[in-house]
Amino acid sequence: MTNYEIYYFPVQGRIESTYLLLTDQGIPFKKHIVTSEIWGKGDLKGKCAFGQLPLLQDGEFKLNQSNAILRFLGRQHGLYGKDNKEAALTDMVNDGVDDCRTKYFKFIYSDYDIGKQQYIKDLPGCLSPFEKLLQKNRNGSSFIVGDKISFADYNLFQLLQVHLVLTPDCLKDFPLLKAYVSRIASRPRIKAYLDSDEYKSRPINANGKQ
Ligand code: 6SG
Repeated sequence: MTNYEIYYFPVQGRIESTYLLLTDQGIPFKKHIVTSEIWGKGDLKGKCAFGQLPLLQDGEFKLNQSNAILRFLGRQHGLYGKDNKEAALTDMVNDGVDDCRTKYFKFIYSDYDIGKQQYIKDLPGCLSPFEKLLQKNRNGSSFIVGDKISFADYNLFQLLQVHLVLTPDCLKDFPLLKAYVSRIASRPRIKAYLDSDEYKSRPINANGKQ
């Protein structure tokens, strides 16, 4: 029996893909929303390996680093491919997602006002590898690796979701990604979650930019 508790700020940030994974898989978890006031007290920060959130706790077990959390849940819940090669490809995709996410955060938190046009111009270069990976896997009719959902799907889906908010036509040249996003968004538990006030009321980023 899992006893997951997740600590993060009142934003989607780096934790939303984990929320999507747990929600879609029907795995219960307690969400601790950490305001800047609580965070500023410093005691929670002191419990985090790198002084940062997210933090996942499972009883006495504590884990930081958003990608380590995704991989841990992937291993624990059969969301890491059917064999070692698929696991390696899942890692490859997730690392690619994280490269894009890091660029996105730099843009949101540092370059939003001056760099928006350039960021949007460069975006197809970030997204086209995922279109090609989909195309090579069952011609995009399934998930990003193999024929079963993995932790990398939740991370890729959430990355695409935030970019659809930033620039709604960002998938106009990527039909497989567009269909992939629709398929995942229509999974019953994800659909219900995306329709919820809890999801809709939380900003994507801490500086209110999106
Ligand atoms: C911020 O850096 O949300 N975690 C963040 N910031 C607070 O003291 N490689 C790892 C990973 O993948 C990176 C973790 C990441 O898990 S993420 C963190 O802990 C610190 O460093 C972006 C995000 N920001 C929301 C926020 C945090 C600090 C400022 C804005 C909430 C609002 C004000 C304070 C707390 Fe706030």
